[in-house]
Amino acid sequence: MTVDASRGAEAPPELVQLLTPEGVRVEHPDYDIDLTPEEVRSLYRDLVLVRRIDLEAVALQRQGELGIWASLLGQEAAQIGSGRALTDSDMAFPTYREHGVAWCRDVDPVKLLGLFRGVNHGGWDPEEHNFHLYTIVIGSQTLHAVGYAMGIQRDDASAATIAYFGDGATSQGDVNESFIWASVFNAPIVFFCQNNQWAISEPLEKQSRIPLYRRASGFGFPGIRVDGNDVFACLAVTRKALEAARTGQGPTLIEAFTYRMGAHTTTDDPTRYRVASELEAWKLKDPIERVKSYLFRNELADQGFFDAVTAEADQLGADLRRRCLAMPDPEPLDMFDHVYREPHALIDGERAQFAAYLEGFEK
Ligand SMILES: Cc1ncc(C[n+]2csc(CCOP(=O)(O)OP(=O)(O)O)c2C)c(N)n1
Ligand SMILES: [Mg+2]
Repeated sequence: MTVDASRGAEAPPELVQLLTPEGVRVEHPDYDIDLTPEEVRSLYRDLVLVRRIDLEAVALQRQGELGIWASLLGQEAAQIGSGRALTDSDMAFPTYREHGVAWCRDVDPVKLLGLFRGVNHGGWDPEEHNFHLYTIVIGSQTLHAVGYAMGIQRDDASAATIAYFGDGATSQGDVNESFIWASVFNAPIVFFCQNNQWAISEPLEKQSRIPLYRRASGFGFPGIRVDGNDVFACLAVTRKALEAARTGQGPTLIEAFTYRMGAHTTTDDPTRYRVASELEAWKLKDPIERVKSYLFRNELADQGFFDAVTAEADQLGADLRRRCLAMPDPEPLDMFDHVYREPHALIDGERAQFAAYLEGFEK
């Protein structure tokens, strides 16, 4: 048996960063990005608005209006940076937490709430937005995404696919199988892993002994770690990886190193398994504050701009709340309608059984 002498004594992995937590712009030889002041203000607005959507959703769940909610708090930059890197013809496959990416794909946020309120099964048309339905089964969307990417390849289309998943998902067979298929077929796909350091109560060290981005080399494609709280870096790195995919250079694994600042979902209590100081340390790396500091520091925005974004966020939150409460309960039997495209004997049987059950209640 040979023993790897370097085990446990490796240099810390390089992190692509273009904006420090203090809001100072730094250069990277391979990942430069030239953003106009208007584009930076627009990214700031996106970050603030998706955080507001998330905050409103958490409040709605707490008031019993949603069954559950998976918060994106802390992951805004990873989602907006990668989401804004997509072109209209690219296709995204999300998990259940990609509300910021949904925003970039012009999915009405009230449709996201519908799913968590239990009044629809997704509510948006994936083809209209090039944004697939949310996937709860951990990692399974990576296989769907690779299949889609291979379709793009066979159509000879100039587009790429992006598959989102978490750190915990990297332990799933589906994700590893999708890496193999993507690699062997040189599929036009970007694997975007938001390493928020937790899979419910399981810490990252229970998933891997090496940094996640390095897994890619074993499958035969490049992997890169980016500061997931840096929207500039996430945008630059994802843009480059998507372009590589579109031009026949195959897959890339991006590990966006970030932190889940909230609970796993509203059913979870993270104070039972992680220490408060960890959260406090990550608050100093907040993805929104650093863009705000950058805008202030460089006099690219004045107080009037920040006040206007806050006012827009308040209005968005209030509007979302009003439209969420107005969503009607669906007819119970409607849930059988969209399971398969064609009629299916098993579904017909289940519908009949459930209809008989409903008949048993007094009207
Ligand atoms: C196949 C499968 N196994 C288990 C679960 C239960 N489950 C839901 S979320 C989760 C953790 C996922 O962690 P990670 O991939 O890091 O994503 P995050 O929630 O942190 O964004 C688990 C185990 C599931 N939904 N699907
Ligand atoms: Mg995670």
